[in-house]
Amino acid sequence: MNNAASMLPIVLIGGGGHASVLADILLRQGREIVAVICPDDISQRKVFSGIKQFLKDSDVEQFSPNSIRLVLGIGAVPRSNLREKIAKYFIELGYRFESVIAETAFVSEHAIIENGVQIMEGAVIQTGASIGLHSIVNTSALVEHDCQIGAYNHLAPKATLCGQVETQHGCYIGANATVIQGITLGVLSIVGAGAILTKPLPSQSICYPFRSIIKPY
Ligand code: JB3
Repeated sequence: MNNAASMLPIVLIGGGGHASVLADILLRQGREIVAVICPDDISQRKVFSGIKQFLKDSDVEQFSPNSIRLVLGIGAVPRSNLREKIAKYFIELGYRFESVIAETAFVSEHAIIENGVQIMEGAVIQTGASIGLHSIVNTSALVEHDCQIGAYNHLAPKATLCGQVETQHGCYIGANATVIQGITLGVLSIVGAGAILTKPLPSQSICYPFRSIIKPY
């Protein structure tokens, strides 16, 4: 992250909750955000104050691809491909996305972080792990040694992946969910918040969290 290109001004795509957290991290790191591109009103979010807003994605063309870097502020919710669709739109126009790594995150020198990955406050990526294109490792999520995380995954806050977990494209692992070691998750699979996954999860399937049954005794 220390080369000249990585210090280019940033255009942030999206202006909702996820974008606001990214803006907060970037501004604390001394990065200049020259514009937010978002079709909706962003004035309620103080972190964007003073930053120019554009409403249409095509407005990016006011900036040449070599003069800026993009940060993808569109988050990820289960069964939505908006994040991927928007990323591909800008990539096809020739723009490049940056990864964002919060100062309080720990990322092993022996981990592989692909382009556009976002590692939020307090997250941990241990040695031998790899994080695929445009995936989000959200606040305080834990990716243990040798996990292989596919592209466009979202590991929600405090998700825990024990060692050697492998996820394919577009997986969603909910807040506080745990995946035990060595488990494989198929394409677009979902682990519900708080669930404990102990078996392989097939593509396009969901692991629901165990719900306590409470009875009088
Ligand atoms: O789990 C956590 C901690 N955060 C979630 C995050 C990862 O994903 C969060 O709870 C949300 O579930 C989701 O956050 P996100 O994507 O920021 O959601 P929302 O607050 O609804 O903001 C979506 C933003 O995308 C809004 O500002 C929309 O206006 C904007 N948007 C929608 N379509 C678009 C487009 N922006 C652009 N540039 N282009 C579009 O086509």
